[in-house]
Amino acid sequence: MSVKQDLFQSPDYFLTDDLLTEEHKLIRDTVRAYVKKEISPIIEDYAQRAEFPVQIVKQLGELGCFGPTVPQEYGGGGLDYISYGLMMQELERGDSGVRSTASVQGSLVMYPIYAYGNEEQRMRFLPKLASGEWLGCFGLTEPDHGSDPSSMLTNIKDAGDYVILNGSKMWISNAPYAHLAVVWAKDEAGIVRGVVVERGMEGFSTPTTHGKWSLRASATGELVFDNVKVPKENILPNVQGLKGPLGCLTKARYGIAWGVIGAAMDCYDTALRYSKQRMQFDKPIAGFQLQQKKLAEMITEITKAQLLNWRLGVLMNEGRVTPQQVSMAKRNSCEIATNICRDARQMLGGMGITGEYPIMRHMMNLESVITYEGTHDIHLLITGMDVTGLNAFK
Ligand code: TGC
Ligand code: FAD
Repeated sequence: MSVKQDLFQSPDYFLTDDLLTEEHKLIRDTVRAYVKKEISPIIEDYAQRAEFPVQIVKQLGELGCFGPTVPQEYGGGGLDYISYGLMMQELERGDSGVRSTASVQGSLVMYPIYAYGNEEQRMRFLPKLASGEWLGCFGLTEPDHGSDPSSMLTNIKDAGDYVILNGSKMWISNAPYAHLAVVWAKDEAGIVRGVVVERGMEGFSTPTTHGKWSLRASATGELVFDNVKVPKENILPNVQGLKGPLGCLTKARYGIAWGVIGAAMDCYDTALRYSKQRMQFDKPIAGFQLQQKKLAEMITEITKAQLLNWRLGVLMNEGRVTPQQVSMAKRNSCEIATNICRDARQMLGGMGITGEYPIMRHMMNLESVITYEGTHDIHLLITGMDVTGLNAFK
């Protein structure tokens, strides 16, 4: 058994398939088949080389994984949020970096252009982003301002027909390959504004971040703005303040809540199959109580998270979800997925640390996922504030 022969069988202990429509299942199965065919055979090698498989951008566009909830008139899929969640689950089952590419493009680049942009901006950018002709990135985090984006220093100054953009962003997924960046910067009144910065604008560069032990198959970089002249028609007119970027993060965090359960399912499935085949002391290790405890706890947590995600999707579809509910789900999913990967790795013994199996790669990836889109601590504090009414951030 090796990751290059993808034998994945999806665990569904509480028959959650019954909660899905035929369309949901078709979408899920289509993305699953894509991952088996195009991602699993290659992803380990790309991760080992720390290289972004750039061909997936076109493939994900063709598959409809970019902006699935954006209306079809702009090139999106016009689908519901459960479809979106299932796509993210299946992509992250392949690799968190692949899901990251899709999350950023759909939730952090297309969503703000759709929700905060004008009609001209929507028509100019969205169809090319949806098809994968263009790749986008999202610049919020700065070298000195991560969890607290309200203190950002990146700024725009009015200069007639355009604004002058200065500052820098750090840890930006997709940046080295991006055709455009949705960047959050303060105007002269200190109000956060969204601007679309296009590759080729003078003074704009995207140096690659090297040396990551996590998300190695995802391209990460900086965004550097040195007196970049950005035409005023590239400013997103319909939002002001931090609620602009945070509104995008609610969509992306929702996708992560589903996505990391895909990684957890892959680790559980791998550990289950391996432990039934691996003989020690003349019996399969799956027959030992200590290994069964791990498997039983993994499937219990996966099942609880599948149900939580489905319910979250229903609330998203009905427009009743709160950002705090999304935070709880993102945090819970990341925590259990991280624990499951760790236990699964131990169940494979020495083989667990090799690239023959996907577990170590998932485990390392999840160290980024538990940190980005709001750290584990930040999501806990969001829940804490929601239930107590008291702010423990500051
Ligand atoms: P605060 O005063 O609480 O909020 C400012 C305004 O924003 C509103 N708001 C939200 N709106 C929509 N969705 C949310 N999730 C929202 N959270 C807050 C809020 O109502 C307020 O609106 P208004 O109208 O009153 O102005 O802001 P704060 O400065 O106290 O910060 C709160 C805090 C710490 C929770 C927030 O800043 C935070 O979430 N920090 C974490 C930063 C973060 O998540 N960064 C992610 C960077 S992007 C990324 O990691 C992409 S990785 C992608 C990938 O590869 O997949
Ligand atoms: P810090 O904010 O410095 O936090 C350090 C530690 O302090 C954490 O443990 C944190 O929980 C804790 N802490 C902070 N504040 C508090 C508090 N009030 N109370 C208690 N503890 C606290 N950003 C983007 O804008 N776009 C992207 O595409 C993007 N992609 C990323 C890709 C990768 C691979 C990574 C690793 C990050 C990416 N990020 C991106 C950045 C990411 O969102 C930030 O790393 C994250 O928000 C945390 O910020 P920080 O790293 O500056 O940590």
